Amino acid sequence: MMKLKFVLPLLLTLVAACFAITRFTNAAPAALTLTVNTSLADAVDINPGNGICETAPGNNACTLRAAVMEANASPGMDTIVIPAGTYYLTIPSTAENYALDGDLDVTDSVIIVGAGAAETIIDGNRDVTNGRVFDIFSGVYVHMSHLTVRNGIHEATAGISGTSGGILNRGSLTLEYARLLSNQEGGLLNSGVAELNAVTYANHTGGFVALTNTGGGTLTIRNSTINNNNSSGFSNGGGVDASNGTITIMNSTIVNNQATLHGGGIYITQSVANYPTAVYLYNVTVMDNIADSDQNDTGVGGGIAVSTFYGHIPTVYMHNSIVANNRLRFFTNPVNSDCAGTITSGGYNLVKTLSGCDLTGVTTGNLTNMDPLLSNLLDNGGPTRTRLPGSLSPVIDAGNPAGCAGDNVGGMLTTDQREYPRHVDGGSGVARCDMGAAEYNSAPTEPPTPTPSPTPVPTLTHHIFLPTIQR
Ligand SMILES: [Ca+2]
Ligand SMILES: [Ca+2]
Ligand SMILES: [Ca+2]
Ligand SMILES: [Ca+2]
Repeated sequence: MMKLKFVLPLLLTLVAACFAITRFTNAAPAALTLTVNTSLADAVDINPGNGICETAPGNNACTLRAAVMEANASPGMDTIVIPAGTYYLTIPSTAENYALDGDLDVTDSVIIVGAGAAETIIDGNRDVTNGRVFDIFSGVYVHMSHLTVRNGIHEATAGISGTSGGILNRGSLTLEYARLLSNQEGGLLNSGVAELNAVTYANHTGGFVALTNTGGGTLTIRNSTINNNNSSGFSNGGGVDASNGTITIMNSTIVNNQATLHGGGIYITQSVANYPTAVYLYNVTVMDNIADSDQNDTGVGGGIAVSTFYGHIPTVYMHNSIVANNRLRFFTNPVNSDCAGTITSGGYNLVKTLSGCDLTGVTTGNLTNMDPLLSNLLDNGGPTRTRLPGSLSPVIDAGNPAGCAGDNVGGMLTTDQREYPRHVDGGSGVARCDMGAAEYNSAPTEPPTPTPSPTPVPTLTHHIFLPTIQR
């Protein structure tokens, strides 16, 4: 069972890698497959670049750190395989950049694949290391999947504003079937290109806990859940911080996050002229987030806050989405607050409380002043937890009758967050998609039979996702 669980993710990842290699390298040098074989110690590679991952000559002990060092030093896109287990980083950080201590610096493109999101745990062990977990350098492509990154702490990095104790991405990152958990000052800071699919981002603490896109970065989030991230200090953004870059979120759930200042679920602003901020939400569920969680009467937008504080106006577009039961504060003077600032509606959104919010654009199909009647955050099937509509929910079959769009150029979401089919008849007699991340009355389809040698698909970019969008 363990073996099968392990082989499938590896297979999928290697297929993705084939495409990645064709795009990123013309003549790929012989790539290494480095299998980590010990979780007992955190030690450096004794001779990086000799093609062998080991911590002493001939000892055949391949630690995660040694594997990263060897992959960095060996030209070409190597693969690091991490079996089930918990891998603690233990070497205190000196903020160097060669993966010798503290965080694992990734300076060459690489595939990193674990045995499952809950099976392979990489623990930053911040009380000992005082360091982050991964630092992905500019110009580097990383495909990381089937693992958890947890318990790191932000390290100050030159040229980087924003924080993350889990992963700092300045290159190009694809993160799939993975969890970012309990990192201090957040789990992911992206200033490059990042694509998240089936990721759980949860339980982050400290200041600036949000999943952050900044510095002109491009971030795409699909089929993911962002929950229970609680900021302290003076922090905007509990779940997602969209500053100076583009974020597209599809089929995702943002719930139970807290910001001490603005934007309990999502905080959106643009602080510099040269990096426009744009946020696009398609079938996103934003519920039970809290702004002004320190209850000092400073903080707006319990669900979504759009700020023009710096004089720039961000683009914010929302379609087929749910924003409900978000609040300011919880004990002292609690107020229902789903959004603050201006959001352009594409129609077919449920926004329970419109007070404080300017919903412009297409208002056709929008619902207000009603509860979406969703389940709590549960395992409703699929790789992440979701909030599923109950049988009496007003969001059932209330999405756009023309279909659940996944972009602005005609692409459609064919599945929901659980990877179950979209556009299912939920009782209206019409096969119409629901608002929000999870589709009522849908069931998993048979998994496709894996083909041993897949035919390359034309017009592919550097990543492969399961086919949730069809043009
Ligand atoms: Ca070596
Ligand atoms: Ca390499
Ligand atoms: Ca380091
Ligand atoms: Ca439906």
